[in-house]
Amino acid sequence: MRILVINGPNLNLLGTREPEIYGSDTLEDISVRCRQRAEAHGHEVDFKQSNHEGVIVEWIQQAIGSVDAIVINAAAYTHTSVAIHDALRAYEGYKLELHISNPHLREPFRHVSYVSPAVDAVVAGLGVDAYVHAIEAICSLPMGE
Ligand code: CA2
Repeated sequence: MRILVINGPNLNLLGTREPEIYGSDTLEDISVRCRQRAEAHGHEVDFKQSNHEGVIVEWIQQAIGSVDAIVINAAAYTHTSVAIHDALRAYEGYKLELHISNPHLREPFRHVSYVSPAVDAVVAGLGVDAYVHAIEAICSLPMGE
């Protein structure tokens, strides 16, 4: 099984700023943990980050027919992007929305997600461990066994 993990804008700064919200692990640390966990189940993780909405849309389109599951932390685009919503709707595989923090405990503008109505599952508020939990959950789905 191929799992694509997509990270949106500013997540490349993880581990360098705002550790009280996002923890001290870098995105590279998280990607290593995700890859190791997937490989333990015989699966493969492609872990990506972009600050550009159109790039993320293209990654989702390229995943159609070639990737079994997408984990997406669209970061700020979660709250603004109809384009990412539409691309996710077009992708027929399993989709999981992930947030490190719980956006519902934060500013009101973070309470709306354009991603949530287009995915199968949402994980929020578990910190960066959520990435590994998401990989584990996907590997435990019937299609991952
Ligand atoms: O909690 C999450 O994972 C978020 O998707 C993170 C986004 C935020 O806009 C969402 O509302 C919730 C922000 C990601 C920015 O990441 C940074 C990491 C370190 C330092 C600064 C920003």
